Parts: sequence; C-alpha cells; structure tokens
Amino acid sequence: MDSSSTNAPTERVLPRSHQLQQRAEQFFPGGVNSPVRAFGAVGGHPPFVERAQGAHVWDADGNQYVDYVGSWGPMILGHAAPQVVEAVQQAARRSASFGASTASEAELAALVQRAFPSMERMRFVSSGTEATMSALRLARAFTGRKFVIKFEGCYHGHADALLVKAGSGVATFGIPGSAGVLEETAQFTLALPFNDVAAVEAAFARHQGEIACVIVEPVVGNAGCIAPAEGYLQALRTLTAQAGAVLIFDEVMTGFRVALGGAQERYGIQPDLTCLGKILGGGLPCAAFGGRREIVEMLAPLGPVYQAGTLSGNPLAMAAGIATVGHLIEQRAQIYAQLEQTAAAIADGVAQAAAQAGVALTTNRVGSMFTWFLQPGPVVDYASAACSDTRAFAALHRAMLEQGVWLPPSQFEAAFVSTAHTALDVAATVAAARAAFAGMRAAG
Ligand code: HOZ
Repeated sequence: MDSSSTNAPTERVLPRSHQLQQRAEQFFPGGVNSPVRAFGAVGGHPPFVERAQGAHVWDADGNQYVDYVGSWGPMILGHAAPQVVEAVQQAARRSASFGASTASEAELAALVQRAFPSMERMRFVSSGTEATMSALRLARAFTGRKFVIKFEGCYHGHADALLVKAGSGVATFGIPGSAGVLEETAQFTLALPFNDVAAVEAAFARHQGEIACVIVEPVVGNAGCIAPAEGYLQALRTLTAQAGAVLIFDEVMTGFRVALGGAQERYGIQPDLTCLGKILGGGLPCAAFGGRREIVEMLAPLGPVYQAGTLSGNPLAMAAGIATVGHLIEQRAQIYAQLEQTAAAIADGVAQAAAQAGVALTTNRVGSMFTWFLQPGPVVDYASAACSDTRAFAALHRAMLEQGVWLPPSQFEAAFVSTAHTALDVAATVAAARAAFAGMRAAG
C-alpha cells in the first residue's frame, strides 16, 4: 500500500468510480449485480475495482486498499495467487466448457473428501444458492416431510424457502422477508434464534414427524460473525438424529476457512449434508452439496430428485478449485496457523485501539473470519447483532476506506483474512482503526 493511504483521513475523490457507477446504474438496479456492493448501508460511492494482487485491491482511480472482503470469502490465498492463475490459464486453453464430464471433477471431489470425509457423495453446482436449495430438496425427498428449520440472521442464498428472516443483504437493508416469496412457500420455514437449543426442542415437539431438516451456518457469517455456543452444534446433531431429520451444515463461508474441514472439523460434528462454495472455486463460480451416500444418491440420474446445471463442474472452476484446495491441503498446518495468527493480531490491535478511544466495540472472530460490532456485546444471535450502532459502523467503514482499508460494507457481514496479509498490512489496519476511532470520538 502506498504510504499516503495510511495517513490521516482526507476526503478521497473517486471521479472514475463515480462515473462507472452512474453508467452501471443505467443497466443494473442500484448499479450492482449483488445488493450489498452498492454501499447502501455505509453511504458514499463504492469504489470500482480495477485489479487486485495478494491482500491489496486497486480501484479505478488508482487508490490502493488492504482488502478484507476477499470476494466475500473465496480469496483465502490472496488475489491472483500464481498457482490459481496458472491453472485457470491452462484450463482455458483447452476450452472453457464442454457440457460433458472431465477428469477434473473427480480430482476436485477427491480433495474435497479429504477435507470433508462426511461428503461420501457430492454434486458440483455454480453457486451457494444452488447448493443449499438442492440440499433442501434432497432432505425433503429423503424424509418425505415439509418443514425446514433455519436460524434468524443466517443466509443460505436466495432460494424462496430460505429467504425468511435471512441475514446478509436482507438484514443489511432491513427487509423483513423478500417480496415475491409466497406465504405458501414460507409457511414451511421455521426461523428460530441461533444458539437457542430450547427453541429447537420446542419446534421439534410442536412439529413431530414433520421436520425435514435443520439448516445452519455452523459459524454464522451473514449476521456478522457469530460463533456457536459450547455444545450448540452437538445439540442440533442430537435433536435431528432423534427426530429423523437431516442436519445440513451450510459451510459455504466456513468450509476451508475456519479449518481445512470447516466448522465440522473445528467443532467435531458430522452433519448429514454439507454445502460448500466460495473457497471451493478459488474465486470462480463453484459450489457443492453432498453428504451421506443414501441421501445424495437420491439425485437423478440414480434417483427421483431432479437437479442439473449447464456450467456445473465447469473446467475453469474445477482448475481453480484444485489449485486452491490442493494448496490448502499441502500446506495445511502452516496456513491455518498463519491465518489464526494474522487474524488475532488484527483483532487484538483494533480492540485495543477501540478501548483506548473509548469506543464500544465487540470483536467476534473464529479463525480468519471476524466482525467488529459497534456495541458493548455480547453478540450471540441476530437479535443481539441487530443492537449494533449501524450508523457508527458506517462511520467506521467510511473512515477506514478513506485510509486505504476496505471492510465489507455492512455491519451484518464477516471480514476475511488471507495468507497474503502481512505484518505491514496488520499495522496499517490497526493505525487506520486508531485514526478512525479518534475521528468518531471527535464527531461525537
Ligand atoms: N451475499 C454475499 C455476502 N454474504 C455478497 C456477495 C456479493 O455481493 O458479492
């Protein structure tokens, strides 16, 4: 990062980004192809990205930022990691897509299975939404039941049945549920508070023999980062097993992130089905769902559950996934220790700066994902996350961006650290936070 970007805030002018935003608004609602990118919750104009390398992003006006968005999770090895770029280039020379099977699909699947042994069988798709939506369909087919339990503030993509009290952009923009989702569809989705075992017990008691599955982000990322309370995931495992319901871990964000084998490895819980995405495709559109063989083999062509996709198992995505996951497996011990250390240094440094400035800040962190909630805490579920001072978060976000640190533009999202973040980036981030907190205090 250039030295000017860590100095005291000066209003950054982004004429080119502004121009590009105006042009984009002529084509896309809000000028974006995914809502939170519009910066609606934090104000200001979103910088348009021109390129990125390692832990740094450059905007269209030539400004450099330390990046904690990381494409919302996938870029665990940093941007444009040489082995990923090389793999994608090589694959592209052989053509971008065939609509027929390639050896690379089983190659990536074998790597996935090494990290996630619970995924006895799997299917590749192109987005997390497809993965969770298909996992739900499988769970309903397998159990012959209708009801689904999800948790408030968890976001599992934008399939109708899961857009109930959802996190991410839905929480960011305060949308209670999405227009266009039929009551008839939503009525079978029970949204319960996260980290509340009694609420799940009560739901199973009320709907005996009716609940197909429990779907959960085992570490919530889409209400901001929220860790499971001690014993919570185990309770979900026990209750679903007792009721004959399917336990689905949505590890789109946590897979390969909070440990190589995701939250199921970190907390030692084996779900029936797992959804993966983000890191799995190393930045290319790729996701997967999989789990117990007798459930997953209900998929067509073996079984009666239909699911398909023209770009599923896309060779470029497979190549990026093999390069990324392969590297994580090879360097596992070193990488996860380094991520833990870097993320802890950032979290500790910023927490200390907040305390010194008298700013109420709660840091929730699990491995290399974290959120700074602007409130005294604790934040253990969506209701407590929603008590955050979102205006103060917006002020923090703007001040950090001014100083060259790019955080996710919402209080209800997680930030991500990559292996490319260095001690210099950590120091720049802590210095930026210190200046931001001082400015926030001065502004009252
Ligand atoms: N829903 C994503 C974050 N949880 C945002 C994706 C994007 O805007 O790229």
